[in-house]
Amino acid sequence: LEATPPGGGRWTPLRQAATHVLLDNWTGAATVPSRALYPHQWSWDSAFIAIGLRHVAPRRAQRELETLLGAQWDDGRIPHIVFNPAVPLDAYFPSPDFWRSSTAGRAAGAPRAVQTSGIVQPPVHALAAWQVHLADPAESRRRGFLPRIYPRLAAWHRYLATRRDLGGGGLAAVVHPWEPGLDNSPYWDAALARVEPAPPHSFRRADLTHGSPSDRPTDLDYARYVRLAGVYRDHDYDDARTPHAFAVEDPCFNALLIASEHALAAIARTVGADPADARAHLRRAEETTAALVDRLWDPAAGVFGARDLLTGEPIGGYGVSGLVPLIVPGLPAQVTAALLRTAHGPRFRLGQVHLVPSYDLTAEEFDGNRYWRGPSWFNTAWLIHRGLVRHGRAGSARVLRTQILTAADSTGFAEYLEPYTGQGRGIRRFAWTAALALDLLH
Ligand code: 9WN
Repeated sequence: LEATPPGGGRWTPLRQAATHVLLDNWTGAATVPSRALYPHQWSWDSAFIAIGLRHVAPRRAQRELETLLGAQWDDGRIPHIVFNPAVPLDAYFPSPDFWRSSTAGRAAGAPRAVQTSGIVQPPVHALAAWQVHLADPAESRRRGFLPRIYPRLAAWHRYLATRRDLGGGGLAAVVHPWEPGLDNSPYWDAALARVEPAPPHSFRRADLTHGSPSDRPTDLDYARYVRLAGVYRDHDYDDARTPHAFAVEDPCFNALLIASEHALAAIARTVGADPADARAHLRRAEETTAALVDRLWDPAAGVFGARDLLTGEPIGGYGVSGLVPLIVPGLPAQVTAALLRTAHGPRFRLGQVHLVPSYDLTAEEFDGNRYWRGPSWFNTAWLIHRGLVRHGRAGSARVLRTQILTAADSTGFAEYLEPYTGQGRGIRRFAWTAALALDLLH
């Protein structure tokens, strides 16, 4: 670990504490989000973790992504969980015996050697891989990091652009509320209400052993999550054949796809791929950006919404997901200006409450304690911070950065915060909170 961190000594204890969280959560090949609540490898968590880890252990950050990509399916999907066989089955629900990836996922090319889930999470991986490379290009070259992972990342994006373009409009769809990573966001309430819940006694939640029921999704939410995942599994995770009862386009998921497509163009250039490949990634990024604005921008609301592909209707409301496109290069200037106004306005009150609430502070559905229905999370705040920097909002970016670091410190790396009080919610020593704090310290 470096002796003299840039930025002075004020944050040195935080830097050390964050590093320790990552060391403690390392299992030998990857990092768990939390030893207690999430004792396996999660897809988008690993990308955020690698972004922090690269500053203190660049080789380990490379391995984090390599381990995840080692569980990629032949159809290109990166599963949202890679299970650790050493962890007892009842430690997390749904466990490998629910997903049955190596049998139900066989036709889609699930790996045989590891057990995984069958759904995906937001594509932060190429973005993370590029950042990890930049942290130590010599080590990256020595290990052949980018040439090894480039084809896998390209296959992942191809999967999203083809099999997941369920709406046919050039965006990737998500087919389960766990896929956008903002599980119980009010965005999904109406779409989810149409899903028949699984019988209450057909499954047993493990999360309530570690989390307070008032901070977590409800039993009814879980019954619907179980139904959706079970139907997908029973159709062999085949995107064409599954009668999806839930299919939506999410702005955060697609904004991350665009940012990652730009990163993939940089990776393609660096590995010396055919120059046409880099151009194709950039073209795809531009096309996806156009589709994002065309399909999800709500000019009257001044925020991106989602789209329900079963009804064909836009999903309105103000979720933090709708602000994340601030990270996308090349958005029309009036869209960016409106997004910045919305972020600083009464619904998110950037700079006046702690971090960025996950949902509209003025909405009836807002609940400052319950998971993605209001609490502020560190990964979305980190993304908004990136957007503010991109758009030259140095003052707001500085305030948000200080809030993120202060809250990571005062809560012991909480999973999320009540936005008005800044009190920690969920579990502590949460890996991406530590990783993204570390990133902001560099
Ligand atoms: C289901 C691991 C994951 C995050 C998600 C977060 C939560 C899982 C759960 O934890 O979801 O994937 O069990 O609730 O919502 O964003 O990746 O940290």
